[in-house]
Amino acid sequence: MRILVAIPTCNEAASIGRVIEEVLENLDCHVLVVDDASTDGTVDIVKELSERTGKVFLLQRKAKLGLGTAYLAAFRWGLDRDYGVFFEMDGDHSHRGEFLPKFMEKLEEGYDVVVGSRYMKGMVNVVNWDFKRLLLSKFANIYASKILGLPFSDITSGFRCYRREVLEGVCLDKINSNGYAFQIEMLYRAYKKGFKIAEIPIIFYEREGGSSKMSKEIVKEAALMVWKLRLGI
Ligand SMILES: Nc1nc2c(ncn2[C@@H]2O[C@H](COP(=O)(O)OP(=O)(O)O)[C@@H](O)[C@H]2O)c(=O)[nH]1
Ligand SMILES: [Mg+2]
Repeated sequence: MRILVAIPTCNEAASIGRVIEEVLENLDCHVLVVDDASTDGTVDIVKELSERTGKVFLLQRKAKLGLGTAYLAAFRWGLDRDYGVFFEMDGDHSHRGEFLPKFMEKLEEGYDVVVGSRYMKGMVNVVNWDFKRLLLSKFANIYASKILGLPFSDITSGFRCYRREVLEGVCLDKINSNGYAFQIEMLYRAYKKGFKIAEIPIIFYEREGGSSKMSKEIVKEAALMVWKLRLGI
C-alpha cells in the first residue's frame, strides 16, 4: 500500500530537512510538502531532498492560505495518485518520525483513522510548552469533544493518519474550517460516518526554531466551528 506523509509548511527552514529525513528513515513512504510562500529557504531544502531521494514532492502556493486548505490540497493530490494511507504531520519537528510505525500497526489492526494523542490516560506528553499554551490546548479539547460528543483524548492533534476510504467518504468538498478547527472537523466527520478510530500515545515537542502560526483568529474559528458542526450549519 502506498503511503503519503503530508507536511504543511510556512517558513520551517530550521526543521523541515530533519523532519523529512526522519520520516523516510522510519517509513517506506512518499512525502508531500505543501508550502505557503515561505521566504526562508524551506523550499530549497525540500527541492534538494526531492532530487536526492526521489520520494519527496512539493506543492507551492502563492500565499499563506491556511492549514486546512493545505491539507485538502495534499489529500486531493494523493487521491489522484493512488495512495492508500495519508499521514498529517507538522513541519516544525514537533511530531517525530519514530512514531510512524506505531500508527501503521494500528491501521493493520483494522482501524481507519489513527490519531497521535498527547493526552491519553490523563497524561500530558508535551515537552516545552508554557502553561498558557497547555491550558489553551486542554481547554480546546475538552470544550470541543463535549460539544461534539467525541470520545477521544486529543481531537486537535495534527499527527494522525487516514485510510484512503476515509478521505473518499467524508466529502472533502464540504470541509469548512481552515485553521486548527480543520483537525476537529475531519475527526468529527470520520466519526459520524462510522469509521473506526484509534488513538495512540505520542510525545509532542514544542518547536525549537521558526515561529508558531497560532493566532486569535484560529482559536475563534475553532470555537465557532464546533457549534456549526453540532448544529449542522
Ligand atoms: N502551508 C501552510 N502551512 C501552515 C499554515 N499554518 C501553519 N502551517 C504549518 O503547520 C504546522 C503547524 O503549525 P504551527 O505554527 O507549528 O502550529 P503550532 O504547533 O500549533 O504552534 C507547521 O508545519 C506550520 O508551518 C498555513 O497557512 N499554510
Ligand atoms: Mg508547531
